[in-house]
Amino acid sequence: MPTKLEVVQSLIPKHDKCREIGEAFAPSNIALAKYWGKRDTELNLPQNSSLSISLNNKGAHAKIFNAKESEIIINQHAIDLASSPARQILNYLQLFPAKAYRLELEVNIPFAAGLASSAAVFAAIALALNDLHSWKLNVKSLSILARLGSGSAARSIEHGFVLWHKGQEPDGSDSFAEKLDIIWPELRIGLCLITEESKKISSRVGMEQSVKTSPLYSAWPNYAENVATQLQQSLATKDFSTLGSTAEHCAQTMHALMLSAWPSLDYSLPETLQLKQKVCALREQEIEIYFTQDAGPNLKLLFLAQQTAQIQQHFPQLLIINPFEVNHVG
Ligand code: 2P0
Repeated sequence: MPTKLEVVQSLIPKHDKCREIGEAFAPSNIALAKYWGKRDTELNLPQNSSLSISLNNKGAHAKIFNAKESEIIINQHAIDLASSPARQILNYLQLFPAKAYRLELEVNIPFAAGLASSAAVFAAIALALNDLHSWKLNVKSLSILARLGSGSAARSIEHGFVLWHKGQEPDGSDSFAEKLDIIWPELRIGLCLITEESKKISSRVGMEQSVKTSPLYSAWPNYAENVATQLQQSLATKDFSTLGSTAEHCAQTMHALMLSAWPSLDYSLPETLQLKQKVCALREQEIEIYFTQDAGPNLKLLFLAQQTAQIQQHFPQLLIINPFEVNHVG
């Protein structure tokens, strides 16, 4: 089993032309078919394939420089290098050629609140390093590099619908994400922010706990793989009802796994359940809306453009994203 460093060295050119600054933007992504559980914790190799939608211009912009000493600045604040997000970033940066880097991140989505900011951050870092060192890596290699920082970052190299193939190889060379050739201009994602607080148990720890202790875990990999296949069919036929209900069921099943871990992992707050009940009640009134939830209490809503006015009435604070709107990002 290779180490992260060996994988990085196999992907990047031996000699590079280092520029003064590397710069890139990467979008956050929301999984419709969820990634929950690893077959390899060193390389972030998943137990199942997952499928996501990227959040257009919501994500992370990274600027990276060669430096004498490491520095990480997030939204204009230098962060304590001993803090947990900094250590995760530093562990990642030390896989790359420079002795130290100065990293400046602008993140326009709440950090560590289960809104997929770490996916955007590690994808933006991988893209910015590629720019700094002029490696000219292809999307597959960039997705693999991003995965080494955080699993879901593999899906944040691209915009639109993205499928992360779980792969089978022990070195993860076939575990990368690629963009699906599908555009759905009417699709809307609503971000329902209940709290901006960081989650108490990281996804990394939560996944490990679920794999090791949940009596339900053995059913998950096949179930989630089937969800990823079903979602691709719903996307091909633009069947929103099947897409939304399948994605919602996948999120609920993932939370059942989390709850069945020992000790039990409950990422929800009372408001999370209230909002889920509100979504179900709206469906009974013929408003077609579905939810999904990640490793945090916030909900993401799925609906189509023609329902926007009605949905805004019911969720006045909702941040609505059109994943396919042409924006100038970066
Ligand atoms: C996902 N999540 O598919 C799932 C659903 C959270 C719930 O990927 O340990 O931060 O860095 O690989 O990618 C969050 O996990 O975990 C995640 P690591 P990551 O979006």
